[in-house]
Amino acid sequence: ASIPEGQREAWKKHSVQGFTTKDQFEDETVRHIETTLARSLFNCDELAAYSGAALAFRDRLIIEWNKTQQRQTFADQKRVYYLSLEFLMGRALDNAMLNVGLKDVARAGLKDLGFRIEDVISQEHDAALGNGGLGRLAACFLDSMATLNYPAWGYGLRYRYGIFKQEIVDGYQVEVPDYWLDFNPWEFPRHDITVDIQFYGYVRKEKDEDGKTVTIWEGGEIVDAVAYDVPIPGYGTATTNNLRLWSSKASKGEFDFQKFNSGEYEGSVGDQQRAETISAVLYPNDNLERGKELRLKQQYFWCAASLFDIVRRFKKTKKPWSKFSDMVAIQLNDTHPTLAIVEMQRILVDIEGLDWAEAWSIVQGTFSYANHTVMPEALEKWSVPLMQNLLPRHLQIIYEVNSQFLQYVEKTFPKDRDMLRRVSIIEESQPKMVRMAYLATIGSHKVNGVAELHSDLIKTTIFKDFVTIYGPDKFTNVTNGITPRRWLHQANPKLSELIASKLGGYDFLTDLTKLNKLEHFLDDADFKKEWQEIKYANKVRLAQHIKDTTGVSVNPKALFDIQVKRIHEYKRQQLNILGVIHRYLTIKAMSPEERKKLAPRVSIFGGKAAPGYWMAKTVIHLVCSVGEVVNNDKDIGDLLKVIYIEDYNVSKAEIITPASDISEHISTAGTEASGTSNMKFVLNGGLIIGTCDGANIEITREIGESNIFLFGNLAEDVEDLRHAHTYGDFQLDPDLNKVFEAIKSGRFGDAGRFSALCNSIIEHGDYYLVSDDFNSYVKTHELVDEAYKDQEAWLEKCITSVARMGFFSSDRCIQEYAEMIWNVEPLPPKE
Ligand code: T68
Repeated sequence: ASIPEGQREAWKKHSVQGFTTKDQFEDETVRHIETTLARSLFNCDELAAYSGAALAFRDRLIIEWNKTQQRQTFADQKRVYYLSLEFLMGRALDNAMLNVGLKDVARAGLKDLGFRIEDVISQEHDAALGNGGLGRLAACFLDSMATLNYPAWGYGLRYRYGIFKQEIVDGYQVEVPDYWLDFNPWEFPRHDITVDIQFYGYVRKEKDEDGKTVTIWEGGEIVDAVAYDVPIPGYGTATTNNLRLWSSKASKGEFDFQKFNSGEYEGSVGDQQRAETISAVLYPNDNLERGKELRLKQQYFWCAASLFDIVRRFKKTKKPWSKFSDMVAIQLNDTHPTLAIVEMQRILVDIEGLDWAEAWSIVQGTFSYANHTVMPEALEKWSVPLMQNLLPRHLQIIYEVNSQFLQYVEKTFPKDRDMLRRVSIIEESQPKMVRMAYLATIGSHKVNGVAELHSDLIKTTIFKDFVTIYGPDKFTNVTNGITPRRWLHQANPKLSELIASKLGGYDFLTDLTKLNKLEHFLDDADFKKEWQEIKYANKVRLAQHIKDTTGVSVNPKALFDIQVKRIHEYKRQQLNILGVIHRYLTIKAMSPEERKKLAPRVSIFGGKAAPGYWMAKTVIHLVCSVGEVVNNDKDIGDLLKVIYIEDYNVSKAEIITPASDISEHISTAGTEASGTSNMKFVLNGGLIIGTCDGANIEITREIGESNIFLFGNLAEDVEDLRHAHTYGDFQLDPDLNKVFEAIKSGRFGDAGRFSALCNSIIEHGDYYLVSDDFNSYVKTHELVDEAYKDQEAWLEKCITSVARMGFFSSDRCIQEYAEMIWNVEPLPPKE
């Protein structure tokens, strides 16, 4: 529906221009406050100021969004689609201001209007459509793809409730729903872009006019997918990409008007609500799959809507199907979108009439899959009966894919009969299960892990047989990264400014390897002093947040030791808190002289436990209970404080990350695929204590062994150690035993509450090897204490580390995906 030539001049004349000056920003902000929001200068609080400023920036973004989409449509080149069930975006206003380069303009404008920019920014509700690392990775990737001018869209679900809000009540986690859509200026509903999604029903075959057998899936229930678009501005570029989120709604065709008209009003509204349930809530488990039908419905709903959209866009180019994978790359963020592979095959064969083999080779050429875990409980499997009922045609296609794959394997490896059972997409259990990681691997041209160790591990464990079948080249590594825009420039503006003053500008934000020049300033006393003052100011800011939210005063001169991430046994917050108890007992036994030599510490924890994860909730309770005792022990004073920061999320991470002296990344070796907060802390001038796991290994390689505190057993030894536990060939660490004795004595409250936690280590095999690593962990913390006493040397370690972190930009990571996996080129804006 384009405007005829004759009228286009008028359009061009009236076409909206984005503001660039302070005056224009104020015009736009006040106009939105007075008209869009119907408020006035007599009725304008910080929330209204935020809303007005956000709407002003949104207008600007959408102007560039429109131009970018025009450009991408006309450019005859490949696009990439990033499918992720999670996008953990955090706040958008600060990011938009910085990316379009108008934060100073906004600061001055808001000041004129009577507001402090920080107060305005902090009004925004986080967009928290994710659990943890996997969802935040997707958000960093969107930022990098736009910044590097890739024609790239994200596709996800528009959950009405994001990850729950965590409250700590009497030392226990309580979950509160996160209703975040009250006012969301960052999304554009596209009611004209609606896709019918089918569930259930049956499959039949019939002959078409040419006598060809066609498969028809019908008789099911239809739900509408409605598109909501979120603009993604690149940093320092006009490119503004799109994140399209789908929301579920009762289909107009389906909605039971019969019932409605015959007076069964409640019944018909009930149907409506059932449809809306699909996109209602984000599942709050990280690294765990529970096989719930609604989750499978979410997955198919989102995959089918996205595929329909992608295919529709391709068909507009009028190119033949053989060109599809030259124009489209689809990246799967873990196995959650694997049904997209099956849906694509269904579209090509059942709807477009391609023959099976041709269709399948298009599918394989299009898709690639990133794996984020090797832990068995996190690998997705769906029950065959469940899938048969919900998606009967898709199950048939999966069986056909499997049958052809197994025939090939049988022919190629006739001697290994057991291989067929091992690699089959269908696990012959009771009930049978569909192994999604295998399906994703078979349907993709590339599979990658997210850090070197992890990518090696997947080749020797879960995908070992697939390496034999396809050869090693199908499997590759792309080490994760983080966006320096949010995680340095936005979270730590003063440090970013100091770095820019030394490097002669902000180029390092788009080429992070430029940080290496910082090593030239290691003898610059003024620079080092400023660096230290910035760290101190960041610690003061966090101390204030802790005071405001917990009531506990912490000394910002103390060593801040931070572990913030989802609570999980494999991440071993239990090791940390048991180490803290050991420290407490040690201090209690010290003479006043010995105490004088000790660096005061603040042990800071934060993170959410999945609501059904009992052990994780117990860990939170133990941390809070220890805090209660230690923080109120007058004899200890500033020497030790233990803090639990409630409701850890992206915007809290922006305050916490710049304030660490040391942070903890202490997973059992071989369990944390990569980790990304490790990168964030080091980039902000904090050191880390960590195991030889995930990206810690590559961080060590980049920054140097003397700048990191590594401890604990290696991944290659984990199996033997576990074996020793199982066969009783194991002695509990004696220091750890003393810690358990203290807990059992009731020193931290009712010991019964912690018995399952203690016994998982003492009696039940210590699966995560807490006892095996305890001594090494405690000793390494002693080294941290020692090192911290030499502030000069410590500072040098910090600056050197930051200088060497260039590799961990998500820009590097996206370039690797683009070149090695997607085969897409950037499309920079003209000018
Ligand atoms: C994380 N995975 C990895 N999963 O644990 C982390 N899982 O090592 C890695 O750095 C990060 O991914 C990025 O690659 C997750 O965060 C989940 O959140 C998740 C969600 C649903 C189901 C399973």
